[in-house]
Amino acid sequence: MKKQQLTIALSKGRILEETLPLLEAANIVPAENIFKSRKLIFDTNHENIKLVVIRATDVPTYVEYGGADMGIAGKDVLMEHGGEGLYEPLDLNISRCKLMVAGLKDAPAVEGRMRIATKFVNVARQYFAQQGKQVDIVKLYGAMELAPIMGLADRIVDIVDTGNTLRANGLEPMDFIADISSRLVVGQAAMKMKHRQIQPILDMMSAAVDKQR
Ligand code: PRT
Ligand code: MG
Repeated sequence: MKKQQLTIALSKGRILEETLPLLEAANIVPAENIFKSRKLIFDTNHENIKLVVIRATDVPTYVEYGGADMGIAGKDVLMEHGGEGLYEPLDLNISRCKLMVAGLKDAPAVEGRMRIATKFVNVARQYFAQQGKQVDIVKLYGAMELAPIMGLADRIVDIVDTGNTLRANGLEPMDFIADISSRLVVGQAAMKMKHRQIQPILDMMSAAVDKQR
């Protein structure tokens, strides 16, 4: 039986470097150097497997709608997307960080409605709703740390790793929202239709993740 085409969507940016060794452990190797190319689609050592390299936030969308069969994305991005149409069978344990609420160092508690700047508007809305707090959310696309400094927001919801970026801008982490790492996702349709091809890839990547622990 001829093998079906399989497309894997990879997040460009910081996750990509840690992704390639895990793919290689599953014997999936791009046919050329992804970092030195401006291509978006890459052939691999398997004639039926292709890689697409796209914005991290677009990965779940591609996989949800079947534009790709599988993908790799940060849990932050998956939480914000909501996960519709996706299975999340494997924690790759890479690109670890935390989603946090942060604000200006020693900022007083806010009376009444807080204004929150973030690119994670859905995550933030849900988090503060769970806390029973009324907030207004302002969507930003980057440099969230600037918002409290400029008086645009009382707090931000952002990714924190070492905390250096917050500190360098006079901010501090305040509340923990979630531990983040990158996950392998599979489209629900692909999992049904291409299970025989996908399962061995999952198994090999899972073994590679265990070895790295
Ligand atoms: O650039 P684009 O808008 O396409 O996407 P992006 O900037 O989100 O992509 P990228 O490549 O920067 O990050 C992709 C993913 O990496 C995120 O979705 C997370 O899952 C994961 N990740 C892990 C991080 C970090 N660590 C991280 N430290 N993403 C971002 N940061 C940034 C953070 O936003 C903040 O500006 O680093 C800064 C904080 O780092 P510390 O060490 O100073 O605390
Ligand atoms: Mg970036």
